Amino acid sequence: MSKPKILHKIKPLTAVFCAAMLASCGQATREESASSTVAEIEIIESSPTVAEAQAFIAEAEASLEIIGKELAHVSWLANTNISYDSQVAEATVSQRFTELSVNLANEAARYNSVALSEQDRRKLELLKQVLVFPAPQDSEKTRELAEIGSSMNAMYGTGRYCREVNGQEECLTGDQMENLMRESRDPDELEEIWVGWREVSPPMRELYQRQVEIGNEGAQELGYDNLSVFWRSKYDMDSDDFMVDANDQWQRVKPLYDALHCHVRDGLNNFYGDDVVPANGSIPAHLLGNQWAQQWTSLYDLVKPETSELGYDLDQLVQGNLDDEVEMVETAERFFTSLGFEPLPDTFWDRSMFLEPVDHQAVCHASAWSMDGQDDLRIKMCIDMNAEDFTTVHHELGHNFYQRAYKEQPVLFRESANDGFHEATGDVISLSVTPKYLVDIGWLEEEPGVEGDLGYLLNLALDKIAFLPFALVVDQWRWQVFNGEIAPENYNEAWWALREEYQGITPPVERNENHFDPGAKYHIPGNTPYMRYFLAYIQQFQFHRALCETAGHEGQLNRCSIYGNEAAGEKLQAMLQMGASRPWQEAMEAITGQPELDASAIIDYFAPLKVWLDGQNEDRQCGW
Ligand code: X8Z
Ligand code: ZN
Repeated sequence: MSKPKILHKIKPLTAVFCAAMLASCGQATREESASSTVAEIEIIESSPTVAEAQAFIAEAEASLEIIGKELAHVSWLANTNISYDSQVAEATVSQRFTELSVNLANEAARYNSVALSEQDRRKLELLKQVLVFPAPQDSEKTRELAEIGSSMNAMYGTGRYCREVNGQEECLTGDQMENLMRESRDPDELEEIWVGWREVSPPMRELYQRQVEIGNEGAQELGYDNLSVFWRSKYDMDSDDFMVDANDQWQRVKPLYDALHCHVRDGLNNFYGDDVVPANGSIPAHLLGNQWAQQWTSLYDLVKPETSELGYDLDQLVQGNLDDEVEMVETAERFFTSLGFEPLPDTFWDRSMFLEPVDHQAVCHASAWSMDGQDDLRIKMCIDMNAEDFTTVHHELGHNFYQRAYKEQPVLFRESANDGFHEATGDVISLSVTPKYLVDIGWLEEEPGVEGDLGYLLNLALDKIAFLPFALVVDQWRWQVFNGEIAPENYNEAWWALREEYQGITPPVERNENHFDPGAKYHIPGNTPYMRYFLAYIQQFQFHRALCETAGHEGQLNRCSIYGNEAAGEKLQAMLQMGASRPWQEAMEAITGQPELDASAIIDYFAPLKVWLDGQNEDRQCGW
């Protein structure tokens, strides 16, 4: 008999007995495993066969699909109709889903030494990564984790700020506060709304801390040092190399961000004066036209080039050309169908949530859903009739068209190549919402001349370039919280240190550890990893460049729209259909011809703007 093989450091005995009983397996501990009887050791020795591994994978996929659907439906209810009961229902199914996924991830290790096909091996790897927050194999802690997740999400969705206006109490929703942050130019009001919204998050602080403790235990049971390593291990490369690569790309774009920061600070300083915005140093976070200072497009009027006008106002075009929110979604859908994608199913229109409900509460933060891994696709949004939401609708539909493109893949491959790909898809379409496109759909009579290009680039940079360091901050903070570098007593201080370091922004009023400002950003209570957006913002320019080449575009890429180009559509579709079946580098290659994340595309796109910004900044003292 050959020597007993240690198959995996976690619960080999449990794994053996569980293979046939998936969800209902017992909870043997390491100590129990170590003191197994001879007969049991012989069971461990007999390495599972390829057929057993395949049966395990098939059963795992089948059971994940069933409970995944259940979870989708209760989560939909919990997000579109927040109530005590919808939270309980969601937490209950979420607990079961986590238990199943954790058991499967542990059992998968049993097949580590079986000679499997590349695809089956990949499925076993993906099985470990189904969850965002794994729990340890302890049903009490799993329940606690599920309840924390549901309740933080509900706290965020029900957050209100109430104030007195003309002797009357007025309560604002998060969505309404976002609109005020975009539209108001009154620094006192902006500060009030900025501070007011952040009352939503202090009650989350302890819950968050506990969630991290449990999640770390879960990650460790799966063989990862902590949640930080776990989150960074989802990219078909070493988790530290991933961090290094992302940071390298950032260093390449940073000079452009620094130039934009310098120019925007100058514009704000001219508008608000030295007392509100000093000419040097960090920019007060409440004045950037966005609740989180993450995208600054609404400041365009304050910083636009004198010599170059956009020639049109997308907010006005949206309001002037669209009757209602449904028509906005139909317009975005038409872009996809112009590329050869099938129209969305009727159920999409019947079951989506397009408007903020008036008689109950919902989580307004936009999201896209595949309920059944097939055709029950939906978006959930509180659409406002403006340019920002026009862009977001394209973003959300990108998720839905991706989900439908990979529906023929096996369950474990029904995902994007990596999470950045999912976020980039709709954005690539938005990059084609150019003046030429607006002429094509009859919203503009003629394209503005080249003199409008600079304004177009600046407007887009206020979204795409301003965003990158914010995206880094969110997950730099979480990674350091997960690995213990940031202790709970420093949560808020560390958050603002990173905001200052990366973004050059500062809070308008003193903050301390009674606050929990990270929790006032949806993705922290919602537990959505954020590096995906950093990746997406870099790679969407790679995709745009490649698809424009396929479409035969020549000249500046800000002038390219792939609207109506079926060759570009086919190329995009072919990549989307791959789902997660291959490492993301291959999906990248399928669309761009090379396998890497590459900031050269975004840098080249904005190169003329960089020249202009450098000229503007010549006599200014930049930096913070
Ligand atoms: O959360 C989103 C989407 C849903 S996946 C609306 N985004 C990030 C955010 O709002 O913070 C898109 C851009 C970044
Ligand atoms: Zn998204």
